[in-house]
Amino acid sequence: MRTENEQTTYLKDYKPSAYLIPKVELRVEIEPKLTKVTALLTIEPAEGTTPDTPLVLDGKALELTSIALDGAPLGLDLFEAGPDGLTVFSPPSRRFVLETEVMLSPEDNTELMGLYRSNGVWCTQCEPEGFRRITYFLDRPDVLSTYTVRVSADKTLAPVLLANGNLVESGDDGDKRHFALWHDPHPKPSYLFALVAGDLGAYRDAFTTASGRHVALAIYCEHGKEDQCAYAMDALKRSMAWDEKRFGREYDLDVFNIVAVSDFNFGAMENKGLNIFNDRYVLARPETATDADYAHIESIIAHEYFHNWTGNRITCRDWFQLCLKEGLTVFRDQEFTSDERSRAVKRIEDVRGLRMAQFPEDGGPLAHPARPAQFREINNFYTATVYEKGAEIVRMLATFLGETEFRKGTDLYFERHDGDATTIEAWLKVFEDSSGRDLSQFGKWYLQAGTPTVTVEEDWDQESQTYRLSLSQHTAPTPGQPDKQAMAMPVKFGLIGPNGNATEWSSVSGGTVTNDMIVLDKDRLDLTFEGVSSRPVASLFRGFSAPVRVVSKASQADRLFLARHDSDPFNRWQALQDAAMTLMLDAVRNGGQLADKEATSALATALGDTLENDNLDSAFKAHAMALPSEVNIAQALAKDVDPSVIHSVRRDLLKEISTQLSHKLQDAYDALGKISNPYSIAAEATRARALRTQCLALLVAGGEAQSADLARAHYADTDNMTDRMAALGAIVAAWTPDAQALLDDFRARFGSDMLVYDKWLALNASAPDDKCLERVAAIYASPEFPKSNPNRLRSLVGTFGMTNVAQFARIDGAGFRFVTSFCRDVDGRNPQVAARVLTAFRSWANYEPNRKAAAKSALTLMATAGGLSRNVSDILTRTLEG
Ligand code: B3K
Ligand code: ZN
Repeated sequence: MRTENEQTTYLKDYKPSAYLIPKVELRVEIEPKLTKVTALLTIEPAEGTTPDTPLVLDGKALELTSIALDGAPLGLDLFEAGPDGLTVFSPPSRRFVLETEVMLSPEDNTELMGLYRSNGVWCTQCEPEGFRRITYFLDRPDVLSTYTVRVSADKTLAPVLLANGNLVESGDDGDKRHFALWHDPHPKPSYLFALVAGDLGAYRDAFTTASGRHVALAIYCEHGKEDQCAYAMDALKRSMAWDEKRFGREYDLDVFNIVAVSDFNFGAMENKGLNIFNDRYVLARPETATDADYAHIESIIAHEYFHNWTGNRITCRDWFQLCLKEGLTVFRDQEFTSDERSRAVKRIEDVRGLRMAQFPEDGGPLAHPARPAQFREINNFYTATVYEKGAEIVRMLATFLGETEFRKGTDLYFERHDGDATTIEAWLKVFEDSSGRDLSQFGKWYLQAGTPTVTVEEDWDQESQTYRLSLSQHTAPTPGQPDKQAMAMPVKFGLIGPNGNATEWSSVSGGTVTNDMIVLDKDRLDLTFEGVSSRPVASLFRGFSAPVRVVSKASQADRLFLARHDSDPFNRWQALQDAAMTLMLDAVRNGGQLADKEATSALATALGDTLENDNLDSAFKAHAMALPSEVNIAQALAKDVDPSVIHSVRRDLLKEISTQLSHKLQDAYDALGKISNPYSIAAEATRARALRTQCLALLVAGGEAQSADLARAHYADTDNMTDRMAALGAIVAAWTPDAQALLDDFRARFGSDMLVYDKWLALNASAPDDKCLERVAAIYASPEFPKSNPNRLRSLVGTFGMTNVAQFARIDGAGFRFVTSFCRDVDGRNPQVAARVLTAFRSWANYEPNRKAAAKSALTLMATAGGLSRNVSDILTRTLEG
């Protein structure tokens, strides 16, 4: 039986609000202990609301201190107020003003939702349901209001006072206090409200939009770190220019502010005109941030900025539509990075990310559609499926339509829905109208959970010069969805002849096929290509044109042929991944032995050739030289997973490759040194560092003492974090004899820099040694560990549970028990972080029987103990029910 705590909300029950709040005036008087919030809400009944319909406002942990309607105190018999809501029984059936006053204590807020204090700075997080912790409100995304906000605080404690929109007025408020009055002219849902008050430094710049609007830009951060905001600012200006060019979208206020805070539950938040960021996605300097950190900063700055149109001006009708803004905005930030950096490399990185996070989610008990139909706790739906699969769906739409038609569709979307809170159906309708196509079958991607498997069968007949290609799709059942229907997907493809060039065909029958794309829209498609004069090697799903798992009987030889000759760089990378995966899966099934020496050597040769190919970009080569991860292998096995066998097989293959290629790796390492040094974030140097450090990692994986020496020197003799982390990462991954000493050295070097401390925590948690768990547990238990900071918690235990498969899933179950007791402990302070870390169990049912039993017992113990937040109990119940 479910408790009330676990009540489910259904999409089918959606009803528009009975009341609207066109105008909000807030007065926020910030005091160190108690903050007073006065709200003047201009409320009116929605069209069709019958008189005397009660007005039910949301609240969470609030304490009402006064209430008035149209200026007159409201009689006690006319309303009911509690911590979790306020009902006015019979409000006027015309426009009226409701005034409420509540008291908050932000210092005690460890959940980091609503108004809280981070490192002395008052800040807010409202998405999805945090505004109700600030004042009583219709806290739902389809209630849009214009906000005027007056913030006041002590001048010394909070010289900086910010809110959404434009600054209207500021000045003295008496008694050492001051105030700022902000007005946001754009109607917005409450989840986009933000306020910041604190003693912060600023890094400033400006941007002029295409139509001549002058926008003052500022990034606020801890004093002394202003210079670390330069890269984020540069990324912001490039994002603003890119959105004008690629999507025709201009910025619409006179200011755009970003604030970096150190306690934040996720990456960042797109509040209108006042983005609030986790400081790890803002601050960077070469000594403490890696090239990967710079890339993350660039894409998250872009992502939040792009939300101004996709999310803010056009928002979601309800939280089931979350991927309307998230999937689309991820797609937009991916495109930005592709245009700014390398398209092929970005695609590989995104697909790696998808397979690390979304595929395991989609293949386990937490699987849900990109547009879910029900939830118990909406915070648990900010998932890889909503974000990353959501972006893949938009990408498929763009692939089907082509660039011009897709842009026509987005133009119409912005024109038709500006100012709306809308739905996935409305989004699809726009493209149906602009392109004249029927997207009903395609639309199922939003509604069906699970990763489709596409099985490929092929046959070439020399005599008739016919090539037959069959593609069939199947999606396994997921929770609540036993039966799946075929979905329409674009299969970008090419046929490659023996000389390595594209091969021609005279005609094709059996389906819709263009020059470079097959439309797979049924369970099974049988295509016949005529006039194919030699046996072709098919390159399918070029650019990963659909988020599916492909199963084919392609030979290792054909895979390595594609790795050498495919004109599509993504599929060259994919072919090497497939070849390596096949070897490792065979070995795992073979009791852990890499049996086929010849095949192993052929793979190593192909990797060596890739490394030496002067026509390929170094960042691409770095990815090509990397093997599928342990998570990927576990996912491919799907059942009877023994993570320790997976770990040792992968380690053995790395060793073989390293041994065979040691000279080539050393040569490349030496040659690249000249391009990657001295440190610069310029593209060429960044790419060279990526490949050089990958060569180093492979060398170290070979297990020779001289490679460990090389890594130690690389670690010590550098001025930048990219090289230092890469060397230490290689040492830790191979757990060389001095790994522990170097970890200690790293910790001592960067004493109080918390973002570097996070890197150290993650390294500790990712190590393959048998003492890993004990070390992680000791760090967590040590008094110096900041137990309430989400970044610290995720770096340590998130990394351990999500990526260190072999140590998390230790045979004795100690890894499982550590993570469940960690989640119970954190749940008392921050349920969102606890629930997120608990998703480490998403693939527990795939383990071999002993580990499966151990995982189940840890989870069951947690469930029986009870006392869990709704966030954690939702994840736990679904994980166990699966
Ligand atoms: N929209 C926010 C995420 C809010 C998460 C709430 N649990 C950041 C983003 O996706 O841009
Ligand atoms: Zn987003």
